Amino acid sequence: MKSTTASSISRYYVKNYEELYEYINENLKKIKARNGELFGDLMKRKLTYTYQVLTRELQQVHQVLREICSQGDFFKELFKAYTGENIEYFASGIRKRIKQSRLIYSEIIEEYSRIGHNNREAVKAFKRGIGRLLSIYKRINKKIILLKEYLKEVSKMPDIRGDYVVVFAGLPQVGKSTILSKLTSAKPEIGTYPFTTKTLIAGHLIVEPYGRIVLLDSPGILDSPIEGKNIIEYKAILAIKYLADHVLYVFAVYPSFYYTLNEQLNVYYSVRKLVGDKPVTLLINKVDLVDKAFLEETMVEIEKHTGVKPIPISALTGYNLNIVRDILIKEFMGKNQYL
Ligand SMILES: Nc1nc2c(ncn2[C@@H]2O[C@H](COP(=O)(O)OP(=O)(O)OP(=O)(O)O)[C@@H](O)[C@H]2O)c(=O)[nH]1
Ligand SMILES: [Mg+2]
Repeated sequence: MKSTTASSISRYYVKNYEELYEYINENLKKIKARNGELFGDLMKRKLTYTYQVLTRELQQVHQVLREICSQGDFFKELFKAYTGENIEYFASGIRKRIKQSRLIYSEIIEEYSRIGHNNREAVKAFKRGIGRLLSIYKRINKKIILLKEYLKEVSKMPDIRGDYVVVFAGLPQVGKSTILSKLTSAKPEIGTYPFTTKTLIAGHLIVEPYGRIVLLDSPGILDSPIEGKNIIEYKAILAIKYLADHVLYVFAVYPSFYYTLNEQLNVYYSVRKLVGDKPVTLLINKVDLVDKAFLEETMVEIEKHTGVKPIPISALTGYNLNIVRDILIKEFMGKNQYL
């Protein structure tokens, strides 16, 4: 069984600079002089505490990055889309900062051995040390904020556990979510405006006793250059590229629809490039809105451009949805011939 678990990434919590600063500040106040403790030693303990909390936080960030990498290319690429940074590069930067904080800490501790009983110097060294240590985290705060946004986004994503992953693709509003809701027990949001679906939504088809097909609803993709893609569309693109075993490409062609057939064909070509040699099934949805002649014409046109015969369906009335279900089951069984 394949398993891509968003929850093992989003269970981590990382602090931004302000949160870390607050946390350290609050706890430093609680560190009081012990009986007979020299002032310099108290300052040293406070500095040690700061160093420990800082490195623990940096290690936590590093741990999150490792977890993201272990969950595969989908999450790695999504990280890049959110932060603009290669994750391995980011992780190596964090390792450098862990080393750097160790150096700073040992330098200041050495200074204390020279200071002796001079309280003013002890305070100065403490302030200098804490400033230098915290500035390590302050310098990466922008990236940490982006990492936090990313973690929030991942927390909205489903865990993908199944034997065969089918991803819905198409322009906004073609009816992807409605089809998912009819084929599975998933309850995706269905709306009358583009980008009703903003993230991945999973539904399941259980093929007893062989396994489980995961159907992933994804946001719509517009006919626009890849460089101009918004992050919502980008999630669909990455799901098609990295998660799909099979793509259901959905068209909707009727006179009052926002998007032309041409735009939908252009998006189909880019989806086709993304999936490599994995199967793509073409569906024309909402055929309840058109007459037979118009549908016939559209089907011929689509087949002429794609070389594939589309299946006319209506998610609204359920027309031909049994055929779609049977195709997915057949492909799944074919791919799992050892079963
Ligand atoms: N007449 C008709 N309307 C449909 C059919 N399937 C979906 N719709 C309607 O089309 C609109 C869009 O449906 P969604 O399922 O939200 O479309 P989507 O592709 O998921 O849209 P995004 O999430 O924006 O990408 C809704 O108003 C649906 O009720 C159909 O077979 N026939
Ligand atoms: Mg949708």
